[in-house]
Amino acid sequence: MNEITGQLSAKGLRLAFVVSRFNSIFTEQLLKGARDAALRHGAEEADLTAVRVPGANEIPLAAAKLARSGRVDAVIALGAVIDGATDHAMLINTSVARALAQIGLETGVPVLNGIVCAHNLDQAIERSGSKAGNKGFDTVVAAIEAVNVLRQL
Ligand code: INI
Repeated sequence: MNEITGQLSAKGLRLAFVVSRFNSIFTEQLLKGARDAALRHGAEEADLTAVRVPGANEIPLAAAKLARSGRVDAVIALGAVIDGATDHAMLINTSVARALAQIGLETGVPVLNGIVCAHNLDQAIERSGSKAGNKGFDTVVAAIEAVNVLRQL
């Protein structure tokens, strides 16, 4: 059996982070984790780009422009959507996740979803650099693997 797997080397990879300002107390921690993961896996600081957008809803359009630009190897969405009294958060999560997946399929550029979807502040804290790790870091590791496996297909 031929097995194809992606290495976890980010050497030479150009990564773009699209970061929402909404709930920035969490998203800035996700960005820190994302940058840390990229650098620790061999990326160069000059090859990393952070683009800030107002909220999670605005991430897909910026992600699409970046993916189509030909200037990045992967796009990583970083946001924090926290449930409120209405279904607003759920609607954002569903539509944004769908849009990000669609952009990846249309452009062939991996678009990774590093948006924390939390029921409450505690869950958001846990996923932004405490008990449950840092979703920004984890998503960048997944992006590196995805780029490297896709290059072999
Ligand atoms: N945006 C977020 O990034 N997280 C949230 O939790 C959130 N909630 O709950 O409302 C949120 N709303 C703003 C939204 O992303 C857009 O910026 C806004 O609707 C304008 O399009």
